[in-house]
Amino acid sequence: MLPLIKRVQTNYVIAILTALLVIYLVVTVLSTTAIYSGLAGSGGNSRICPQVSPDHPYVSTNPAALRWKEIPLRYPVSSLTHLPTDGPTQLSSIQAAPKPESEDSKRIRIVRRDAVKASFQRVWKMYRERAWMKDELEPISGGSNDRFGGWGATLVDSLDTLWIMRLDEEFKEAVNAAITIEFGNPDKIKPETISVFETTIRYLGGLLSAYDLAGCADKRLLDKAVELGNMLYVAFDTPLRAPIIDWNPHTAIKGELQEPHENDNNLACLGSLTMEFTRLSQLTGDMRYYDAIQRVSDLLRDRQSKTKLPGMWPQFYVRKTMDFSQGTSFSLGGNSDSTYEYLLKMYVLLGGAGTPAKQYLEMYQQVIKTASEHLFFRPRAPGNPDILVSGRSVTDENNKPTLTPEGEHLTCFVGGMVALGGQVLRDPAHVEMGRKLTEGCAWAYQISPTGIVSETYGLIPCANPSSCEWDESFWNETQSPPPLPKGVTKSGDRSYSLRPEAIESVFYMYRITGDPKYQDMGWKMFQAIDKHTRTEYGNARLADVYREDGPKDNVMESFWLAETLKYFYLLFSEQDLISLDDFVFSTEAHPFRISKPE
Ligand code: DMJ
Repeated sequence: MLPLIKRVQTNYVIAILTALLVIYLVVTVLSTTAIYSGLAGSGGNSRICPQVSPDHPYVSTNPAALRWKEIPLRYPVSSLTHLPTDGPTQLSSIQAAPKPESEDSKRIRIVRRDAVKASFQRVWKMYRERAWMKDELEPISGGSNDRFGGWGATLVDSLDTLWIMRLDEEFKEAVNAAITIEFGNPDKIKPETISVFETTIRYLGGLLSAYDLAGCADKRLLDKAVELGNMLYVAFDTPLRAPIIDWNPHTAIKGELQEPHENDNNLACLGSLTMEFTRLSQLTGDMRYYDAIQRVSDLLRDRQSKTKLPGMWPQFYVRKTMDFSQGTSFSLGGNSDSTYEYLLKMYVLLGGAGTPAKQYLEMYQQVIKTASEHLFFRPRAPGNPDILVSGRSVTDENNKPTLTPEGEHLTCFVGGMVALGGQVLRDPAHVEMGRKLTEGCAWAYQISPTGIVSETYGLIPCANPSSCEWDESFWNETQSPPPLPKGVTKSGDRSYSLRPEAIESVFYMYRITGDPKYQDMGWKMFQAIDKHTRTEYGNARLADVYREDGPKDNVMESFWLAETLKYFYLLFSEQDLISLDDFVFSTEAHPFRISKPE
């Protein structure tokens, strides 16, 4: 009898163990499938995101996240602003309905897409071999550097591109590496100070979008984002709750008084933390992050009409008092760009919900009204193309604005933004304005000897945009000889840093209109960039785009993989891969999922 009982018991134990093993395997396979199922359709549909709310926030089990959270604040807030509780609205649709594609067009599109992917894979292999977990791979020497905190900026910034390109094994490996980064450990931070702006857009954005795209399946990514969010939150611990951008985490973690220096006054860095911090609150239910950025946005709103060019903020402000009424230079480019970009995108990210979403949309509308009056201009150019460029406006002692007719690569995102705004606002005139701005940058690419535009360049504005004839003899008499292309008066900064803004706008125009001419436009850009920037170990910044044989610099910014190649890849992909109706891109091209009505 006993041996029989023993046998039954043993069988029973084996059966339980087998069942447990099967359950474990099923769960593992399912979650791996959920994480690595690829992006058929609009991406990451098998979502298992935790249901969170301010009353039931996501609880991170990561002790490093707590370390920064426990630092006593000198300027704590008395109550937290919450994300709007009104449900998201049905936003108007952004993308054009897909058109039927001939076999021939499909073949060409796929050849182009695969060329972009091959370019990414080549560089990724080099990064993996020579600069793994370093901030940047140096494309000429094959070395590496740590210019962004030393946490592996290229690795984290590229996570979602790996996902989008369906490089599943590489994605898995990169995630496993990313979750070992110690944001919570100040001893591991290489430089004395870090840029809160760059850390937010490259690292926090990278972690959040990887988590979002993978259907919220890998909680380790969210834990890492919380750890970083808790660290960055401490940078807001100032009297007016405006973040310090050039921030010293070593001082902060000791609880010492944090004081920004006078030059910590760049508009782009101040207003461009909104999307990442909002997404972190949406995903965790912890309102501290959203509260932090909403206070900054309210401050900007209150000052928007009290500047020397009402409707816009100057590129630099007085840091101590957060005074925006003194600055005289206004631009949508460097030192300002993403603060403007995020106004419209915040409306979209919030699903158009409640007063805050409306606030962002109104701020955006005022900006565009001012910019179209004072910054956008039609340049005089051979062939009289019907294009626009976003310049700079400088006010004099009587507050009279004057246009500086200067193009800038960093303003090339404006075409895409304005076209997106046209769809959101259901205003075809804005889509047309976006087209002209996008094609203004594409034109500047086309006329350059390398097929790439420089960081800045001078142009001749048309006095009357509706009649603007190119005058060849006037040009020959007045302008400097080649190599500057016809229409370009000064070269300014002649470099190209592998930036994405021009292809970004081309991508938006393609998704919004469905017009294949934008794919052809993008393909020309890709070929030019690939040809001129390719080096043995990666792709390098060009020092002079107006010389075919110009020198290269030993720099490859992480946004080459995170943004530029991602937009190229998406331009030649199926239109429902990261649809603009489901996702909104951060300034570093990290897609965040848009809240939709139930
Ligand atoms: C990126 O880091 C971001 O797009 C930022 O907003 C502007 N500069 C670079 C790309 O040019």
